[in-house]
Amino acid sequence: MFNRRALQIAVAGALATGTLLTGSAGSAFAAPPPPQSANVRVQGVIRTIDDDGSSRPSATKSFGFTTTLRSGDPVKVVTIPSACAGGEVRAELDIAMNYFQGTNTVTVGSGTNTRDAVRLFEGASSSTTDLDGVGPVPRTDISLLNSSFTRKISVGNLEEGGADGVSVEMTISRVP
Ligand SMILES: [Ca+2]
Ligand SMILES: [Ca+2]
Repeated sequence: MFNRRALQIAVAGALATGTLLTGSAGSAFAAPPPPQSANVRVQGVIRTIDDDGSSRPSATKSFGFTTTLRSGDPVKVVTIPSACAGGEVRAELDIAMNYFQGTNTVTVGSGTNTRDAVRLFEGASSSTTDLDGVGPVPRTDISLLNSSFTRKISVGNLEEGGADGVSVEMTISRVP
């Protein structure tokens, strides 16, 4: 005779002790080891704005790439230059990525590399190297395949004030 109550207790006990999947049948259902590599897709846009005059010129740069991180060489940093706004304001975006095979996790942004940042330059030309603002890329951890996160980052002219600025919006995805 089927004993529903006894089955419920057995299942609850197994769940509580973690033996449901790792007991005698564990070998048959053992999870495969984490993959040796992970593919990451990043798509986004960088907007720069110059605070000069009433026109407040702006510039937009779209970008996108897919890269493979390998367990033997797990760190990559991709630098994306912005377009120049008003002949004075440009930016650089460092996208730092790291694959932790042990936990099958891709980490993007802070925590992966000290270079990761959004840098704002404002000066007399579109090639100015006058660094006026730096902001971090927030950390994103991705373990699940086909999952995505969208991040928004803004940095202003921290050195000189005003309304010069850069804003980044990007979607980070783990892809097959
Ligand atoms: Ca300006
Ligand atoms: Ca400046």
